[in-house]
This record gives sequence, C-alpha cells and structure tokens, in this order.
Amino acid sequence: MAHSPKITLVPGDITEQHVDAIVNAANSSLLGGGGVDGAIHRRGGPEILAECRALRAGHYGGGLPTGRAVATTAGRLPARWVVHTVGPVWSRDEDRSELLASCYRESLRIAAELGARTVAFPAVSAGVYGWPMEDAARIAVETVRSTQSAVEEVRFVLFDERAYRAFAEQVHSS
Ligand code: AR6
Repeated sequence: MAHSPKITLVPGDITEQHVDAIVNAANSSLLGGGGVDGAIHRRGGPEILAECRALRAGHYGGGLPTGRAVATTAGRLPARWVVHTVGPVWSRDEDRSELLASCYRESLRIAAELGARTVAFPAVSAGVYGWPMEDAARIAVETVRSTQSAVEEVRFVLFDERAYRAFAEQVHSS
C-alpha cells in the first residue's frame, strides 16, 4: 500500500549508506561531475559510468532533462541502485521550485518501480547548483511528505552541519 515515506536524517556520506537506492545529484550529461556525483562514480566504480553511457547512446541521447530521474546499477556501493536525477540550477529571477520537487517525486517513482523500499537522497541542487539550503530543505521535505509511494523510508544524508540543521528544522518545525 502507498503512504508517504517515513523521513529520517543522517549526517554523513551518501556513498556509505546501506539502502536499496541512493539518489545522485547528477547533470543532464549523466557522465559525471563534482560534488556527490563525483563521489558516487569514484566509490561505485566504472560500472555506473558504463550504464550511464549506454543510456546516453539509447533513450537519453539528448541528455536527461532537469527534474527527471533514471536508474543504473550501484556498482561497488552498498546500495543496489543509483537513481540519477538532474536538479535545476538556482535562479534569482525564475522560480524553479517545481523542477526541484519533480526530482524528488520522479526519483521516488523510479525507485518504487524497481522495488526499492529504502531510498537515500542528498540535498539536490544545494551545492554546485547554488540553491539556498533552507529552501532546498523545505522543498525536499514538503515534496516527500506529499508523495504517496511504496518506498517506506526516505533518508536524507546531509554532508555538513549546515545542511543537517536546515533539514532538521524542516522536519521538526512543520
Ligand atoms: N554525500 C552526501 N552529500 C554530499 C556528498 C556526499 N558524498 N558530497 C557532496 N554532498 P552537489 P548539485 C552534498 O554540488 O548542487 C555536480 O558536478 C553537497 O554538500 O553535489 O545538485 C554534478 O555533476 C550539497 O549539500 O549537487 C552537477 O553538474 C549537496 O550534496 C552538479 O554538481 C548537493 O551538492 C549538481 O549540483
């Protein structure tokens, strides 16, 4: 039965999480980058990139659009799958919140299709893509809370103290 997943917060590194699926804050090329994307490919090994390349050669020739998600193996990581999603670059002039919410909804949809029950997310768009952390945390928590899913647990894995505090504030204040 579908409910809204239980939310947990964990400080640390998403590549170390023993969950069914971890979400990667990728870019539309799917071919790697810095931040959490770099860490996932480094720790997960070349199998992940090989599947990403195959996706680019096939269905995603033009890249993965912002707000969408796609899964690959997790290679050597302790998870079973990596769900790659592309967050929006933060803009002062344009409200792109719906695209960021879509990253969480689409990642949960893809994870549930695979049969994942536990899914770990980083703070998508809140690093290189410049999204203010408090607002990124609000959108992440609100979106998961308003999504019905077969996924039972969403674990936000927060890499630094500031991110952890922002997510804790959202979870406990609303
Ligand atoms: N575990 C958990 N969180 C992490 C980790 C980690 N190992 N490493 C970084 N973070 P970012 P974005 C945090 O920049 O803003 C890449 O180059 C980080 O502190 O990884 O969506 C892609 O290829 C921040 O809070 O993702 C894209 O080009 C959060 O994860 C672009 O960056 C997201 O930061 C995507 O930028």
